[in-house]
Amino acid sequence: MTDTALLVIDVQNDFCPGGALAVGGGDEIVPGINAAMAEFGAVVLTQDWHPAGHSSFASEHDGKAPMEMIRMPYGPQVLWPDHCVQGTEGAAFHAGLATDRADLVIRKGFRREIDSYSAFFENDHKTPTGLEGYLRTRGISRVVCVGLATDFCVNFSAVDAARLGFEVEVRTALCRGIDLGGSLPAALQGMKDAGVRVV
Ligand code: VGL
Ligand code: ZN
Repeated sequence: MTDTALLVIDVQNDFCPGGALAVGGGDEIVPGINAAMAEFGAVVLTQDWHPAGHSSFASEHDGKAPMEMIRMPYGPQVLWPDHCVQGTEGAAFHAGLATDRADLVIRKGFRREIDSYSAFFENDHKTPTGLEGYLRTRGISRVVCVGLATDFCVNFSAVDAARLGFEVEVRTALCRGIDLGGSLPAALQGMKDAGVRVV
């Protein structure tokens, strides 16, 4: 499928068991993702890549704990434990992920003052990462999303891809979620409403 890209979202140590923001079973999807890579004309990996002291870290906000919400100039923001700090082992890809197969690694969340869940836009929903241009100039019109976490970065990436006019599928067997206060069922519904094929 030369017109289809596999978009592998944030399969990094900090989102796997033992990591700073561990997603239950996050490491279980690695072999299946590696096997799926052969089906696609392009493989793109995303990497959550925060500077130390990132504004999405609860540790930067007096009196706030991880998983609390705050208002940022660009909208509501969940506060997270410190995670995926640039250059750390937590930010590295899971050692089992077949990273050699990737055509592109796109890093996101590298600006201190704004978070970036989506592979396409930062959390202001306006600042592009450049991925749209990359895919279009390679003639890609379909995107299959897998990875971590289903209800945050996979969700935002899939919905943005659909809004940009790509045909989008999310393979839930190759994703794992965080599920904060019902965020997982809400994300699955939101993706379907945006026209994403959730399988
Ligand atoms: C993610 C929370 C914070 C994700 C990244 O990859 O889903 N979630 N940063
Ligand atoms: Zn992050």
